[in-house]
Parts: sequence; C-alpha cells; structure tokens
Amino acid sequence: MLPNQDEILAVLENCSTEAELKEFFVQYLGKKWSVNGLFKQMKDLSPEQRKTAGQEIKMLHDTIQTAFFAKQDEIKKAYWDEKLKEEIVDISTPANTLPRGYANLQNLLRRNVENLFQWMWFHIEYGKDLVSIQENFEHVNIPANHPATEMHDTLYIKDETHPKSKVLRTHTSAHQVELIKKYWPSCKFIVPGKVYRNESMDASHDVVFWQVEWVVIGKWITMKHFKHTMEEVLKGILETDSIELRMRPAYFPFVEPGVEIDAKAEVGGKEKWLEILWAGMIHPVVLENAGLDPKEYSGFAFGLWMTRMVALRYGLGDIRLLTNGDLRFLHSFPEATTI
Ligand code: FA5
Repeated sequence: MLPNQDEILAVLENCSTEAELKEFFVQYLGKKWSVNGLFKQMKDLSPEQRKTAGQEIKMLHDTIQTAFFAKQDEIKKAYWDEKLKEEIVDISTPANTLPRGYANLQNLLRRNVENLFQWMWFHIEYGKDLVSIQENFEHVNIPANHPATEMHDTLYIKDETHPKSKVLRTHTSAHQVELIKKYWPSCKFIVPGKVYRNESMDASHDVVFWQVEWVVIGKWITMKHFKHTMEEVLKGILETDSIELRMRPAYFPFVEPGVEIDAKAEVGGKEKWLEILWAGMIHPVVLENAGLDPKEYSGFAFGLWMTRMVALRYGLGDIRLLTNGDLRFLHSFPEATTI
C-alpha cells in the first residue's frame, strides 16, 4: 500500500520554519523512508505488479520532492522579506561627508624628493626627532665647545640623570654616522625630515623647519660625482633643464672642503641668487667615526633647505605659515588634497 500523497503534502504545507522542513525531509524524502523502504515492500509482488508499483512510487517521490523545494523557497523568501523589512538600506541617502585632510606643502615636496632619489637607488631613512648629543654633534665632528651646542641655539631635553640628556636634532646630518654604518658598503641614502633650533622666529626662521640630507660614500668618489648629483637633483626638484648654480666656500666641521650653493631664480619679477643647499666632501674624522679608512674611501654629503624650496615654489613670504595650522592657508593649495 502506498502512503497517502495528500496526507504527506498536508504535513509539508504545515511546515513554517527551516527546522520543520528539515524534519520533514528526513521523514519523507530521506534514506530511511519512501523510495528505499517502499521498494523493499515490493519484493512479494508479481513482476507485473512490481512494474506499476515502481512507477507509482517514483511519481509519488517526485511529487513530494518538487513540493518540498517549492516550500523551501517559500520559507526562505518569507525569512528574507521579514529581515529586509527590519534592516532597510536606502542607497539613495546622501553619504556623510568627512572633512577632507590636506597635506603640509613640505610633505608634498618631500614625496617628490623621495621619488627622485628612489629612482636613483638611494635608501630613504627618516631617523628620529630626538637624538643623543653624540649623534647630533660629536659623531659629525662638532666639538662640545662649538657655539652650535649652546642652549640658545639648541633644544635639549633633560631627564632625572642629566640636564642635557637628549637633543631635538638640529640637522639631518645627525644620522650620518649611524646610517653609513648601517648601509655600508651600499652607501647611498637620504634623510628627509624636521629639524629644530632654539631661535627667535621671523619670516624666514622658525623653531622647526625641514631639511633633506643625502650622502654617498665609496671608493674614488670625487667632487665630479658631487657636482653631477647636485645638478640632477636640483633639476628634478625645480623641474627645469637649465639651472644656474654657484658655489661658495663654506665651513662645516663635518665636511672638507665645504660649500654653500645658490641657485638663480626669479622672485617677484627679479632674478636673484638664493641660498638653498649646503654640502661638502665628508670629513675624514666622520668617516673614521663610521669605521671607514679615509685613505681608502671618500664621499659627499648635502643638506637641502626644504622649507626654503617650498617657500620659493609657492611664493610664500613667511615660512611660519607652514606650521601655524591656519586652515585658510592650507586649503588654498588644491594639490595638497592628493594625500
Ligand atoms: C646644517 O644644518 C648642515 N647640517 C647642512 C649641511 C649638510 C652641510 C651636509 C654640509 C653637508 P646649518 O646649521 O648652517 O647647516 O643650517 C642650514 C641652513 O638652515 C642655514 O644656513 C639657514 O639658512 C637654515 N636655517 C637655520 N636656522 C633656521 C631656522 N630657525 N629656520 C629656518 N631655517 C633655518
């Protein structure tokens, strides 16, 4: 005797949750029941009866299965209809706009400079703002009694052990020795970043300004390499192919010889020589401090006055605009939104 199809479909009709559906499946469509079980019962029938009964069982199974899938879709749809009513997402609602950040103009130039040097296979290092007195002065051959070490030039940090425990780096040259050691013998690196001076502020002086240092050391590095690198870098930064430069002798304890480099530029409709760069061949004492034999190796170091370059590029009359956080100033440079 075949089970009653209508009774089974009525049971299915009464299912309203996924759990009930699962139970129904096990009972009426699962392995234990129906087809297998019913086919077993057919063993006592004659071959003729078995053929008809087989077809009927198959039809019954297919009908229940089709109804089951339809019911399953119906229950799923009801579940999602209910859920979506609770969690409406209106994609036409205008989004909350967050206030847009602006890059400091010095950071924009820093990125240009980094790209330029990366293209020439230089390592990039940022160092740290707080360094030891040895790093800032002694390593780069600045003696303890040098005027630059005075409190009126330099910002010292005291702790319980010492009134001058650390110093806010006064120049990016403070990282020369540590980085020469780190990168030797592949010694080409730049250090862009902020430096600090204990000075009174005016239109061209701030307590914090930006420099970028670049250093190359190897065998047979001469003033010829020095000049070539300088021209390539300045052409890249100033975005011009013709650049007029002049070098004047200058004294820095960590280079020998040392030079000050001026670039000719148009400012306020007039051509002017502008101080932008300091450099020199690295002093033998600095090479020795980094563990290198100055008779065998040589190199050069440059310090670019980034803040000055930014002031020139954007025509700023006062460098303090770059650090006083005035949003009207920051928002007037659309290129600074490309963060
Ligand atoms: C240096 O800082 C050297 N480390 C540069 C250098 C690097 C030389 C590598 C050779 C080789 P100096 O202390 O002179 O040098 O500073 C560089 C320039 O920064 C100064 O000439 C001055 O024009 C500028 N500068 C100094 N103080 C301030 C300040 N408070 N605000 C803005 N710019 C300043």
